[in-house]
Amino acid sequence: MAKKRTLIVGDVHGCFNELMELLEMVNYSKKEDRLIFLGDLINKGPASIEVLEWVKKEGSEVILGNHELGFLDYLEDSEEKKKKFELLISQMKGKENEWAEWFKTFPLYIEEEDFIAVHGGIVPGKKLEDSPAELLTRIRTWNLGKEGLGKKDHPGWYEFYHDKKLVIYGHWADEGLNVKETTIGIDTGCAWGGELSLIHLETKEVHQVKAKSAYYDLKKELKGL
Ligand SMILES: [Mn+2]
Repeated sequence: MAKKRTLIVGDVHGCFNELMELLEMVNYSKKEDRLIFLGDLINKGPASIEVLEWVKKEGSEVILGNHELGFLDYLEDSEEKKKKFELLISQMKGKENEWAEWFKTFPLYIEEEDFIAVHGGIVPGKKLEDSPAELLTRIRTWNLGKEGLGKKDHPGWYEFYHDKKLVIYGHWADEGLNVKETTIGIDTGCAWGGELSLIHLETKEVHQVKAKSAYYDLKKELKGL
């Protein structure tokens, strides 16, 4: 039987309590709802492992976020991004390779007849299937035709997106809930003390719960920690 609702959740970043509250708020049911996560389940918030364990057990769909991709890179070359993953590695208690094997199964995007879900966004001028993981998971602004990610004052990737198919994305907590005609950003910065957001795809209703605390310090983010 087809599921009644498609529920898409923004960047959870270890905010387990807020996730449970949000799913309760919308009366989520595994049997009746298709549940998709936009990636970045881990880091910043307090309870990455609880989030991972719950999502894995539930069998929900997860799109690869830049934090999961970074974690896989970290396991390849542990010196480079050590600070970013130190806490997570200690929380994983020796099971980092098991989690990595699961992360490797996450798609870079989900594309269906009526929507695309992706962590960062659509890379201008590239077909989805030809877009590099690095950009699909990290894009916010676009550097006007030059390859690579834009800087803060460049326009958002969605300014260059002219297709009719709706794109649901995360990753851009600074902009918060960002509803445009064919793009909707739902990373509302829960780990920084904002909200955790979910969109009901069929009705476009957005549901949110407020973070119980600001778990993450913006200054640390700016220092690249
Ligand atoms: Mn992200």
